[in-house]
Amino acid sequence: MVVRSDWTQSQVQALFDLPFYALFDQARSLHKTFFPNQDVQLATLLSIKTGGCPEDCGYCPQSAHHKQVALKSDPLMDVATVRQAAQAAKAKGASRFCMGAAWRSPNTHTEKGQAQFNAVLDMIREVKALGMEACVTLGMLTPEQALALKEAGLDAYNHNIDTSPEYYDKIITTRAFKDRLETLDHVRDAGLSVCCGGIIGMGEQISDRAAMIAVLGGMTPHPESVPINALVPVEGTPLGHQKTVDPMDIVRTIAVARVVMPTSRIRLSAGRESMSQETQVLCLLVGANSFFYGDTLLTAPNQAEEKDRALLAMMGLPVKGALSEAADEVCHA
Ligand code: SAM
Ligand code: DTB
Ligand code: SF4
Repeated sequence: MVVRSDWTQSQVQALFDLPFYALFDQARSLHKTFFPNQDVQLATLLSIKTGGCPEDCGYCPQSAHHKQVALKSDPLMDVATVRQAAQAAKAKGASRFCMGAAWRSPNTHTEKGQAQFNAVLDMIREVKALGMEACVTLGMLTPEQALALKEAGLDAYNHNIDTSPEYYDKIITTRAFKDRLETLDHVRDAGLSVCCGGIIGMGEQISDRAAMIAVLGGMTPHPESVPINALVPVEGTPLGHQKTVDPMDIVRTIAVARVVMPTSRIRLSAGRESMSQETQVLCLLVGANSFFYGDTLLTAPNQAEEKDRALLAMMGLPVKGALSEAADEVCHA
């Protein structure tokens, strides 16, 4: 059986240890089998509530703990502004719209918090009304909150495990790895798609990457989408001076994720702005089949849209769910 959920860390480590051409062949072959048309999904991100987050994630510019970061905090956006941003993303060819809030979790205990959560439900309804896939990432959820998101029409919830269970408390101390898994269970139980991945380049060992992918590959079913982020080192965060990760480490991590989770959409996420086009080509060849598309991620710059269009056109890869003429142009530019 190719799609399995009994991956052990040592089996995943063995994939990392393969000579590159052997890993390449396995990943490429599975990618062609499970995604015969080799389409690429374009997902656009929007930070709907920026900065001032009570969590202390060492990589994140939005944490209130990292006072040296030059970032302007913004309260929750209004629904009309979000609708306009989603419309613009759709017109440029995105088929998925992902909204992120710098929250530890939605606070539905207070009247103000409930009103904000209700506004997020409205944002989801607006994105769905445009015919796009809707994804949000709001921190930890209760089972009730997950159900309310599902009822509003949400497709997917993003909640990353970020690194290995062992390395987790070197990066984040305000919550535990198991808190993440609990929310992921609530998301799954509510019938939502799971978007769950992590970050490489935070000073972790290859064994931590293997452990992280073994946790993802051990889920039944696998997360439908798996974002692989390369750390964007942001001045003022504890990881602000981290060296950017070796491009081949990114390629290998994507390839291993493709072999372990052959039917999942593997998203080459943060960090593309500082990657060469050649690195991105290799990532696409070994199984990446989604990008974040748009000039900004949540707060950090992303590769320019024109460069994405040129890259996809050069590769001749179709764009998933090209809903508009603009998306068609992305494929054939
Ligand atoms: N607050 C919510 C949470 O953490 O679940 C949602 C937003 S949070 C910014 C979403 C994800 O962005 C994180 O889990 C992390 O994987 C990624 N991320 C944040 N800062 C990053 C950075 N500097 N480089 C790469 N990825 C980053
Ligand atoms: C994910 O794994 N990466 C995205 C999305 N899910 C929410 C966020 C990347 C954030 C990069 C840093 C920033 O823009 O602030
Ligand atoms: Fe907050 Fe999410 Fe950033 Fe952590 S990653 S500080 S939870 S916004």
